[in-house]
Amino acid sequence: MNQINWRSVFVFILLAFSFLSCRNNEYSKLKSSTRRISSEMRYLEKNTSEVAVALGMTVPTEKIDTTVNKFAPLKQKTFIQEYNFLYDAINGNNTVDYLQSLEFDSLKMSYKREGFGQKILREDVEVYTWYPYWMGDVWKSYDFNLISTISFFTYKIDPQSGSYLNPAQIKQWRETDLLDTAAKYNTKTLLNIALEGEENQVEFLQNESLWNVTIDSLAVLLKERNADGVEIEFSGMGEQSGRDFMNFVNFIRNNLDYRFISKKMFISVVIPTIPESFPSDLLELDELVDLFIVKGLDYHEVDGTTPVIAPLRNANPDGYSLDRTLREYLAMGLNPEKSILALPLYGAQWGGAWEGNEGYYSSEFEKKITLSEVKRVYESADSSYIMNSVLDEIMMTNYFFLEFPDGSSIDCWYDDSNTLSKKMDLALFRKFKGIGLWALGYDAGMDEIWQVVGEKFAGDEVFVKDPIAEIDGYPIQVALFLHKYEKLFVVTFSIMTIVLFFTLAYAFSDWRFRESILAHQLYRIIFLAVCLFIFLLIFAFFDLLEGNNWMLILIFILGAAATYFIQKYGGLIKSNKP
Ligand SMILES: *[C@@H]1O[C@H](CO)[C@@H](O)[C@H](O)[C@H]1NC(C)=O
Ligand SMILES: *[C@@H]1O[C@H](CO)[C@@H](O)[C@H](O)[C@H]1NC(C)=O
Ligand SMILES: *[C@@H]1O[C@H](CO)[C@@H](O)[C@H](O)[C@H]1NC(C)=O
Ligand SMILES: CC(=O)N[C@H]1CO[C@H](CO)[C@@H](O)[C@@H]1O
Repeated sequence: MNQINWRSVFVFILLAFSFLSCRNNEYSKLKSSTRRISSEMRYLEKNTSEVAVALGMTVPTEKIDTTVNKFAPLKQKTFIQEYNFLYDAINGNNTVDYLQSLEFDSLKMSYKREGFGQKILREDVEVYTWYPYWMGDVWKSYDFNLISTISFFTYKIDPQSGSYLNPAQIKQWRETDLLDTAAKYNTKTLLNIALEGEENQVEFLQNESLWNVTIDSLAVLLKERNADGVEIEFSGMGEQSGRDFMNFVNFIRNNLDYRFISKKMFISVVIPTIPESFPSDLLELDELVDLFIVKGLDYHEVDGTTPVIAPLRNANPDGYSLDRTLREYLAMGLNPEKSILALPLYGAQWGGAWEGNEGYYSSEFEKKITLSEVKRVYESADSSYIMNSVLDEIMMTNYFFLEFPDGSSIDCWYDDSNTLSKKMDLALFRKFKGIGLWALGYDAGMDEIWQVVGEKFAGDEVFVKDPIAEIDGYPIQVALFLHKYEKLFVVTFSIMTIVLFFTLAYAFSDWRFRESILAHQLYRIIFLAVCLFIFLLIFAFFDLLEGNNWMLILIFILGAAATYFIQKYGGLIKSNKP
C-alpha cells in the first residue's frame, strides 16, 4: 500500500510540475489582462465611468498597485512616438510624407491587394470612399469593383472670392489618373467642395454673386475630367446658415442640371455627427441631393464622453454614438435609401499622465492614427513588448492601454475588420444604402476590411442582423463569456486531463485494472489517440494551436508518457501482487 501511494505521489508531482509551468504562464496572462482593465478603469473613472459600469466593472476601490512589472518599457513609448511624423497627414500637416514613409517599410506593408476574388457590388448599394489629395497613388492598390464612388478631397472654397484656395490640389485633380481608372470600372468620381468655419460660411452663403464664381470654376473642373458630380461639405454650420445652405444646394443643383444636359450630375451632401446641429431641412434637401453622407466620425470631439472615433453605442445615455446618430436622423425623416454611413479607417491615440493623488491617468487626445499605422506600431514585430488589445463591446472598438514607468500612459482606440463589420451592419440594418470609408490608403495592408466590404455589399445575397441586438443577445453573451475566459477553460481542461491521467495512473497500480481492458496494447493506443484527438479538437476550437500553446500539448504527451511508464512500472509490481 505504501508503495502505491509513493508511486501516485511521484506521478502527481511530475504532472503537477509540468502543469504548473504552464499554469504560471497562463496565470500571468490572465493577471496582465486584469491589470490592464483595472488601469483602464482608472482612466474611465474620470471621463467615462458609465462605460465601466455598463461593462459590469465596479469602480476599483483597492489601492493602486505600483509594482514595476505592470508597466510597459519606456523603450516601447519611444518606439510608438518615433512614428509621430507618420500621422501628420491626417492631423493637419498636409504633406505627402505620410505616403513616402509607408513606402520605406514596403517589405512588410505591401500595397498589393489580392484575394478579393472577382466580386462586384450589387446594383443598389453604395460603397463610398475618399481620396485625400495627400495620399499619392495609394488608390492604385484598390479594387475599384468594390468602390461605387470616390470623392476627391478637396476644392477649398475661398469665402471671399468663391474660387478655390488650394491651386496645387486643383492641379492634382486636373492631372490624376485616378479619375480615368475609376471611369473604366464605372466608379463615380466626385469633387468635394468644402468650406469650414461658421463665419466663413455666413460670408459665403449670404453673397450669391460668389456662388456664380464657384459654379463657374466647378463646372469647368467637372467637365474637364468628365467627373460625375460634387460632394458638398460645410462642416460646423451655424443655425443662421440653414436657409442659405439650402438655397446654395438648390443653386448648385439647378446649375449642374442646366450646364450638363446630357449627364445627370450627382450631388452628395455631408451631414454632421450630431443631427440636431444640422440647420437645414432634410426633407427639403432630399429633393435636391442624390446622397446623404452621415458623418459617423470624430465622436471623440463631440462631448468628451467617448475616447473613440466611431462608437457603435455610448454607455453614457447622453453621449453620442453611431446608433444614436442614425436613430435621430431617421426620426428627423432622413431617407435611409439615399443615405450612407461614413466610417473611419483611423483611430485615436491619447496620452495620459498619472495623477498620483487622484489615482487615475488624466488623458489627452494626441492624434489620429491610421489603421495601417496602428497595425504597424502596436502590432509590430519590431516591438520590444507584446501588446494585447481589448475589445470594448459597447463602443465596438478595440483599444491598447499602456502604462510606462515614468507615470505616463498611451491608449489607442481603433477599428478592425470585425468592429467595422458590426458598424456596417448597423447601417444595413437601418436600411441605409451603404457605407463610406474615410479614407483610401489609411487601411493599407489590411485586405480583410475589403473582404468584409465584399461580403456585405457584393454578390446577390446579404444577411443582416441588428448588430446591437446581436451583441446584447444571449448566444453572443455566452460566446463572449467563453472567449473572455478561454484561458481559464484551457487551464481547467488541463487540470481535468491531468486528473484523468492521475486517476488512471492510480488505477494501474491495481493489478485487477491492469489485467482488465487497458492492459491490452491496442486499447491503450486507441484510448490515447482518442484523448489526443479530443485535446487537439478543443485547442483548435479555442484557436490555441499556434504560438506558445504547444506547452499544453506537451503536457498531454508527458501525461501519456507517464501513463506508459506507470504501466511498465506496474508490470514490475505485478510480480509483487499479494
Ligand atoms: C507639422 O507638424 C509639426 C508638429 O506636429 C510642426 O512642428 C510643423 O510646424 C508642422 N509643419 C507644417 C508645415 O505645418
Ligand atoms: C459679395 O462678393 C463680391 C465679390 O467678392 C463683393 O464685391 C461684394 O461686396 C460682396 N457683397 C456683399 C454684400 O458682401
Ligand atoms: C449669376 O450669374 C447669372 C448668369 O450666369 C446672372 O444672371 C446672375 O445675375 C448672377 N448672380 C449674381 C448674384 O451675380
Ligand atoms: C481625456 C478627456 O476627455 N479628459 C476630460 C475628462 O473630463 C474632464 C472633466 O470632467 C475634462 O476636463 C477633461 O478634459
